[in-house]
Amino acid sequence: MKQKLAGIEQAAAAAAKNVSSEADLQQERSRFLGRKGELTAIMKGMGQLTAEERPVVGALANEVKVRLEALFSDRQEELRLEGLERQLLTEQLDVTLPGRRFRKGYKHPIVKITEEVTEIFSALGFGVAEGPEVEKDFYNFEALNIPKDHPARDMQDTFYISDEIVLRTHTSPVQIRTMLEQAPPVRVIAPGTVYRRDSDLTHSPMFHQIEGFLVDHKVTFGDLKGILTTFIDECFGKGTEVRFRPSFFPFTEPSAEVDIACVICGGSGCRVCKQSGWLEILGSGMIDPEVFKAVGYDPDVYSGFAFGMGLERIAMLKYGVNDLRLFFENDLRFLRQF
Ligand code: 2U9
Repeated sequence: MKQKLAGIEQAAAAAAKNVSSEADLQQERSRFLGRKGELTAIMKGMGQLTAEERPVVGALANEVKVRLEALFSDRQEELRLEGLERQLLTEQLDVTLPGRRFRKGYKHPIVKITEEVTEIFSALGFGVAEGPEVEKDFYNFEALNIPKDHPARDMQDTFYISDEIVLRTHTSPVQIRTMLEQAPPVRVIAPGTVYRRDSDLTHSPMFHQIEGFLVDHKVTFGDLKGILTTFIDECFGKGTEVRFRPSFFPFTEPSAEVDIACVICGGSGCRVCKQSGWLEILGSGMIDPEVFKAVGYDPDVYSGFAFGMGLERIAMLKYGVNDLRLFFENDLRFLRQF
């Protein structure tokens, strides 16, 4: 029995030495020490021994078991370290390689142009006001000298929610609300989303505007020209040629549309400016006394000017975008360019 135990110990030591992986070692371990292992078999068979033999063989078998367990666990640690060594050699990591690029978000061009235009007017002393997009007829039309029978109220142009409620067709109601809340002097711009029943290559039913106005004692058309020329210098570059062209709006009198020399051809005439050399970018005028009366400002004491621009148009001209629909499609190839 002694010899048998010595044989098992030798065989186990040799097997542990010969294996080259932890999995193989595990298999060898159970061949000797597992539930059906060779050493376990001897221990289970001790019942057949005589009373004298039993404690001697039992003690011996236990010693062998302890030694074999130590042997297998040492060998396992050895194999683990060898494996780690191999892994370190084969899986070399170049920590100097550039990492994966983190994709940033980009501002939508309409957000960008809104911020740029707002910044310019802020520097000129204008505050920023906002108001609801679902608006009362009074603020959107009536107070702006656009009575019930005015053509601008045509169902063709306006989204009506009910007889008295509309989707605002311009941001002017924000300025009416401002005037009703504040006494002059006031100097405010109103950026925002507006809605008109218009949809083709150059019109979207939802678009963006910035309007602005200034009211004080003795405000003149010269002040209007000064502020808008400064805005154009800042937005399109110093020295951009400007032209004020007489026009008509129900809420301003006199009124003027403002053109700049074509940003594409510089004024010589091209497809974009329809050979005129000029691009219309703004509407403006002196606030009509009827508007002052509607908000309770005395037209004999105060005067003021107002202006409005479509932001999609300004963004197209400034960033060189040739298709209005690009602003609303959210194609990342387009948006990533801003
Ligand atoms: C108040 C009084 C007057 C705002 C003005 C325009 C001229 C104008 C258009 C430009 C292109 C709208 O987006 S667009 O279609 N706007 O031409 N807007 S004067 O006049 C006001 C506003 C508020 C109380």
